[in-house]
Amino acid sequence: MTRSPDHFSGCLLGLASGDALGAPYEGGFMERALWRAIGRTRDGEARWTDDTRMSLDLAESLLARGELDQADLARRFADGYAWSRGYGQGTARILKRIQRGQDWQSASTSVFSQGSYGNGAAMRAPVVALFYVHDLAAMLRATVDSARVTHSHPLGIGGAVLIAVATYALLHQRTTADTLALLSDHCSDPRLVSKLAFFECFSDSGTLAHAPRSIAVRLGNGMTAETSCFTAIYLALRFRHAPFDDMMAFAIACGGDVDTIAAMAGAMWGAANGASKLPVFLLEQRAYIQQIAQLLCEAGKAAQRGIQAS
Ligand code: F2R
Ligand code: MG
Ligand code: MG
Ligand code: MG
Repeated sequence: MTRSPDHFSGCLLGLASGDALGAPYEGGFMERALWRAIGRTRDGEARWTDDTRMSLDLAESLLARGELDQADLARRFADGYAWSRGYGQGTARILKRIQRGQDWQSASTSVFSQGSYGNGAAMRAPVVALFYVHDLAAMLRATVDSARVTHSHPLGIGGAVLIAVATYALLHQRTTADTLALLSDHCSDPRLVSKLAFFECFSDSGTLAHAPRSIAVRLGNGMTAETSCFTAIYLALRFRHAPFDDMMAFAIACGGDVDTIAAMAGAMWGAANGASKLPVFLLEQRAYIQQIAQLLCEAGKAAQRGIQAS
């Protein structure tokens, strides 16, 4: 099924909206105080963080190169880096090293020798689902390649694959049961498989009504892929037919890495529901984000025409 342009905008604007609305609640006292000072643009728009910046870098790279090009992506990530976007500590160090001329392959394992297992590759994975919406196998390859630029640990990559697959399924309006089956097909690391088992509760609607605290404890609210991706998937599936603001309130109540969990959940919710259902508020670069989403939609249509012609 070809997704409408509204669903492409919904995905990218949902990501940026979750990020910007969640950012004031991320981290501890110091981080929240800092965001109160720098969390608005001069025009009064809600600013977004590294989650949206790196997603836009990835989209711009895919559109410019027509495919996933790791060297180009690494350069764009490094050029886009700014401390005031609140990057993860490991990613910030990697990007500064690339800025100074180190090649991305050695930089990406220079902070953590096995690579990062943070959620930084997962938070931008919805963009790969948009670009490769007509080709699941290509989407999976590109998700792994895009993750490796900064997150080469198996859990960092595995989290990115889960978020890309869930976004892909919701873009294609798959049912919750089908979405979970597709996730199961593409989840092999035992640490992730055991957490996916939690979702068996979705076959029993009576057990859906978990409290935020219970979700934070059981699925996590941390900065690692393993402790945040499942919470985002839970939010998107539980609230897919409910208002975005209800999902946001639940994400805030879960606490922890709120901007990133809400960015991933927001992207999936927007992919399912479209931009027309998202709340309208003053969001940094809203028009530009919408424009990039439309370019991704056009690129997808062109790729589909190519597949059909060949
Ligand atoms: N950085 C922030 N927020 C700052 C407030 C956080 C607060 N101080 C707190 O501690 O709660 N947000 C942004 O960072 C997250 C994305 O992170 P990313 O890009 O994955 O960064 P990184 O540094 O690669 O990983 C995050 C942390 O995970 C631990 N870690 C990862 N791999 C590790 C490994 N192989 N060995 C040991 N530790 C590893 C480290 O603590 C990393 O710093 C998002 O929330 C984004 O919004
Ligand atoms: Mg962030
Ligand atoms: Mg975060
Ligand atoms: Mg402006």
